[in-house]
Amino acid sequence: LAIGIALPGMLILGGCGAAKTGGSEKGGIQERTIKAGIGLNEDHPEGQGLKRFKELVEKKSGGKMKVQNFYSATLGDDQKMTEALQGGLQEVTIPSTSPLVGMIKEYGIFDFPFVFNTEEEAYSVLDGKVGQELLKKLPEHKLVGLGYWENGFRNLTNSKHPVKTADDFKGLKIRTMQNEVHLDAFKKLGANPTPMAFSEVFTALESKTVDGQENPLATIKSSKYDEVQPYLSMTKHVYTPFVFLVSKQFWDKLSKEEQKIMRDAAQEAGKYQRDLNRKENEKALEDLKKAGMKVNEVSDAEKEKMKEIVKPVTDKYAKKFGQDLVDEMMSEVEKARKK
Ligand code: 2Q2
Repeated sequence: LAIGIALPGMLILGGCGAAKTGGSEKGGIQERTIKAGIGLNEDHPEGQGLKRFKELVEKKSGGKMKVQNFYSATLGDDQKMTEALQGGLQEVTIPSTSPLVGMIKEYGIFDFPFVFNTEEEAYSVLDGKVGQELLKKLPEHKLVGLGYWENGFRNLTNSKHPVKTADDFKGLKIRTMQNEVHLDAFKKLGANPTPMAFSEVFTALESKTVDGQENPLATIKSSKYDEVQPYLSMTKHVYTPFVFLVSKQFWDKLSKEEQKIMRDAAQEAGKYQRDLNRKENEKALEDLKKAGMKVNEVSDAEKEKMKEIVKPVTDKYAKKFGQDLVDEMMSEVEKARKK
């Protein structure tokens, strides 16, 4: 209950509700501090996208809503930061969807190999009905999703030998994200997968605890994996989205105006981040070759073979995540292909 000094002409608002500051029933912009943490470095397109988000929120709110950015997993790994949002200890994080599958199983459909051929196909699913449906599952987990940014197409690196065929995965100790689809798919290919938080990957590669890992080119470059991984194989086996998450505890305190500022900034920064990510992926490939990585392509025939080998895995998870959701994703992809 706010006890104010009654000044001439001042309307005294009784009851604690009217004295509450912020809250979605009121308009206006309050002083806010938004702690935003990611696992990637500031120089990665995701870090640049988060800087753009900060600029936009501070500009649109006249400096009242301040964003504090934390990079390189200084606030913890994806799962830890997501839990911090659920507990109201952090306001924003932007993880891959893959480590969230333990909490929101349907996100696992984006871990099916070889679903998308292009980023545009991925955008049509993420920004269309399927992606938006999945955002609606977040509030029951104390999270709000404001859209999808781009991690991108994942390629395999390792320290043993080039991977040119489905057979070449056999026996490779590969670090995967903490995600059951990735684990099962790499086991099916005859590899020996180990789930691990992103922040531990470089050390595991350097100490040869694992032979390899898989990530988009921009991540391979910004995480300096070329220093410990001689071979890069352009498998492009999965497209991973980032999902822009906000703590629901925090979100529910915001006015409609403040929520709009955050939503618009996340969308606008997301467009910028997707474009930057694609440019950086091209540049990263040249830089990684210059750094001495031996790069090999993988033929479509071999990719088809890999897809066949892991089909029992994707069939099993399609049933678990919802066949109709998977069918909807595939028809969205077909539609995008016809454009
Ligand atoms: O392989 C990984 O874990 C990465 O693709 C990460 O998901 C991504 O870099 C970020 O979510 C790390 O915070």
